[in-house]
Amino acid sequence: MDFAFTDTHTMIRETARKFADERIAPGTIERDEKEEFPAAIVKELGELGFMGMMVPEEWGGSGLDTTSYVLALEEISRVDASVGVIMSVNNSLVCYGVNRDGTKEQKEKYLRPLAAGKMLGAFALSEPEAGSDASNQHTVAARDGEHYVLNGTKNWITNGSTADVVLVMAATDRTKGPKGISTFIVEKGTPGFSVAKRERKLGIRSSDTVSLSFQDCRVPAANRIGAEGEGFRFAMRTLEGGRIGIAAQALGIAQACLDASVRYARERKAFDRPIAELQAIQFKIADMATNIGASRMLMLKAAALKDRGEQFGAEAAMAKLFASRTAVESALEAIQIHGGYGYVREYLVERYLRDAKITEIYEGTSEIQRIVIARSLLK
Ligand code: COS
Repeated sequence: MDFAFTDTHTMIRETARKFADERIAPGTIERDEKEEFPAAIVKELGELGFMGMMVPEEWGGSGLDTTSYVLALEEISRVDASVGVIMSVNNSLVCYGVNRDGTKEQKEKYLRPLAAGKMLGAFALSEPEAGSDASNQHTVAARDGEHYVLNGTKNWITNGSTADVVLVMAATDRTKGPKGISTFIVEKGTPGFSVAKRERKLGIRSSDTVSLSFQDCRVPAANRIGAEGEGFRFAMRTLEGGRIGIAAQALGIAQACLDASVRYARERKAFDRPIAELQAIQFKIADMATNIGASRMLMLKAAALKDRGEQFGAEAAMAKLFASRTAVESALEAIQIHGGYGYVREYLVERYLRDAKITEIYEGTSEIQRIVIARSLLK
């Protein structure tokens, strides 16, 4: 597999790196402490073309490939994983799903502004009793003439209170299990649709995570994506792409841990010499770099398969599984290298640990990734 980057890939990565260092980095600590949504940054990401990177230009996107997307997302997440997840949900889950399966009218009305960063999207699959067991949907959508009436609750929805539109999975026929679920585009402000609870989180604290409530919420039938009963498949196929994005987010965090560790090891002196000269520190840095390299290869392989139109679900799961573990382990080691300084807020590495943990949970836990990988081998 050829991992040589094109001039476009290099340019996108450089643009993302510069934007992350110059525009995102200055406020990260404060936004994390205040749990403040980075609205101005998200607007600028839209202007840069980073909110609909893989959407064709005819629909207002940047028309780039998945490799460009993950290179940009890694750079953004290296500096602020909260911004990374906001960008990843809009690109991987919302724009990708609507572009793949939406009607021309849905694309005109929703995809065009979503891809241009003029609207923000969210993806609502999880529920109080449907996390890993995603087909156990209790939110129902009952057909009523030219509308569906939605009732239920969605949990842990990234971008949930800031989004202009939410892709909502709901049961149109609960007796059919995964075959009885459909997807709807629900606009903010639709009567009966409200934000139920704002979560206070361990990490990615400046991203917006909420519960959503639907009470007799009438949604036009024209806002259903795909056929009735296709919603579970829609969600699973969309999450396959999303998992490459979460691998990129995890990789960005891991890379930040490595960069901080190398910097600190060169500066910090103990026993009359930089700790970089101690083998105990060198081994940690070597292991971190090796795992990061392997994560990057897995991520780029999954992205390349997706761009070639081949099956990529198992590879996306492997990339997410490995990169998320690498992010958590790298953050733990970065803290250890920093010693007491690693444990306090002034140094960034404690945030890397708090941000890293979620990558082993959302868009499918590590256990779910193992199920997906094993099934692909044992079918
Ligand atoms: N692409 C297309 N179709 C898929 C698919 C995919 N990736 N995964 C499943 N399907 C289809 C299956 O083919 C099956 O249809 P058929 O019976 O016609 O073959 C149907 O969907 C049901 O699939 P399955 O029987 O595998 O469903 P399960 O309930 O066993 O669930 C897991 C499978 C556990 C893998 C799934 O529920 C899952 O991924 N859970 C995690 C969800 C998640 O990531 N949540 C995070 C929320 S977003 S932050």
